[in-house]
Amino acid sequence: MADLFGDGKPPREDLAAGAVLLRGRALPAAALLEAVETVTAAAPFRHMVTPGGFEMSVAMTNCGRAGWITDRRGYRYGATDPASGRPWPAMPAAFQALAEGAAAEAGYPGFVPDACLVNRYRPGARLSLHQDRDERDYAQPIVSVSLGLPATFQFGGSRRADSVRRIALDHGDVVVWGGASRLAFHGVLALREGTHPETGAARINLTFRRAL
Ligand code: MD3
Ligand code: FE
Repeated sequence: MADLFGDGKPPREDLAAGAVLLRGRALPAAALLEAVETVTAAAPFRHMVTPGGFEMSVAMTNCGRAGWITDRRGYRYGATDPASGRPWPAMPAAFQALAEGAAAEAGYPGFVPDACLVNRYRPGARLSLHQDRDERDYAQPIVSVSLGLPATFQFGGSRRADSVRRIALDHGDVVVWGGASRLAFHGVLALREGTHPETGAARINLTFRRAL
């Protein structure tokens, strides 16, 4: 059997209970990257501040009915961009279709995201180990889409001290995190230097959530 995918990696891999990696599921990525441009034209990337007072190395923005923010007061979802006072840009149709299709393929039919956090990593940017627990219903999965430069993602168990596993996430990879993996600790190691033909010196990650 020819390796139709071209890189020897299976297109679908169960990473852990409830977590499914769909390699290349977001390809071709041109329409998604166009939509990222549309979103960031209305709500530019910014480096938010944690409640502890540290500026995040990852630059973020949002689209959809709700957007995730952090500032000195804490983490939360809100309907408006604090930088502009306006609602977050609408979720592009190409985003919605990819998130719903990937979730259904992974075993979560009926997932309808109302929030998309858009993360931009430049070389050196990292995301330390955390859980995503600001959403209302943990029965809803999170769908993550990796674009541009490759990253080393780490994920562990539901306790911070649990051992972590590292996986390489490449341009076009989609991971659906649900079930027992929904509250897994996870993070991203410092992005290595490089340039990608479609994103330049950056990795873009989309995380689709049902926040409200
Ligand atoms: C596992 N983003 O935005 S995506 C985040 O690559 C975040 O930018 C990372 O963690 C990034 O919160 C990782 C993969 C991911 C996202 C959410 C998860 C993995 C997850 C939620 C639960 C378990
Ligand atoms: Fe996260």
